[in-house]
Amino acid sequence: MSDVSRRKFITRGLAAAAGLSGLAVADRLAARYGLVPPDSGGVYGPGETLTYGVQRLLTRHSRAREFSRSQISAQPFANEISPPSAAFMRLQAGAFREWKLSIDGLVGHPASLSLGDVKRFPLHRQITEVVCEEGWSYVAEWIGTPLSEALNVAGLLPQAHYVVYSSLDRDTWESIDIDDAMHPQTLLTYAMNDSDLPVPFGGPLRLRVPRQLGYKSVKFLTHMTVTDNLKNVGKGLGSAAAEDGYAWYAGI
Ligand SMILES: Nc1nc2c(c(=O)[nH]1)N[C@H]1C(S)=C(S)[C@@H](COP(=O)(O)O)O[C@H]1N2
Ligand SMILES: [Mo]
Repeated sequence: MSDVSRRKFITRGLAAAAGLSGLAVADRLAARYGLVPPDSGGVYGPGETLTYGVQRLLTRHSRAREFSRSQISAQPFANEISPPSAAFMRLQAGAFREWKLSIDGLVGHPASLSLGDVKRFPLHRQITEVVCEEGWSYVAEWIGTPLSEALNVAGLLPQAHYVVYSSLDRDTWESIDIDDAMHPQTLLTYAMNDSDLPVPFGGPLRLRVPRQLGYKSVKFLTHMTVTDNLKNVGKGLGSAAAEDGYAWYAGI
């Protein structure tokens, strides 16, 4: 089967199973095609699996909405963050020259990238919305490089299925699947609205995942690990938000 007809086939199967025989069948079908989110066994049941499975099949190549320059929010709202740690303030005092993003796990060439290294990758700008699960949002221009550039240099191994990532002080951590990691809008961001990324917005480096809710866009990004599964990461639900009862897959 071609990729498209296979996709249609599985999507129809999932929808039919959900409609006719209940969500449990859809759940089994999704499992067969590797479409089960890591938090499906937790507070979320087959419904959550169906959302992720159908979204994945229908929207693998879709793009988050991009806005025009005139729609950029005059006063973007920075969510509260923990006070900067001693480690952060030391790096800040050195103008973040020693900031490092490590990429390890299922890659051929583990990397430790400085901001200078990240800035040497092709520059990409996009005007997208940050949407918090608490109900507010704002539009800003984000400037950086697609995460795929860095992952291609690190060289994903064939078993790579998820990218787990966290902040300097590990105040939060998240993971996305390889489709989202390689998506052209998933950006290693170091500037916003034409200035260096301000600290309250995650400077000096933040992952922007505009196809998902704000909590996937982790600020103060320092660590990325490529894995084949999430069972041994934290409680096995795939992210700090999922451990707090939110959905691991937070598509918008
Ligand atoms: N390191 C870190 N990243 C984070 C958070 C955080 O507390 N720490 N909050 C997340 C949440 S819940 C949201 S909604 C967005 C908010 O982004 P903003 O401050 O740019 O509005 O950042 C996300 N990234
Ligand atoms: Mo949020």
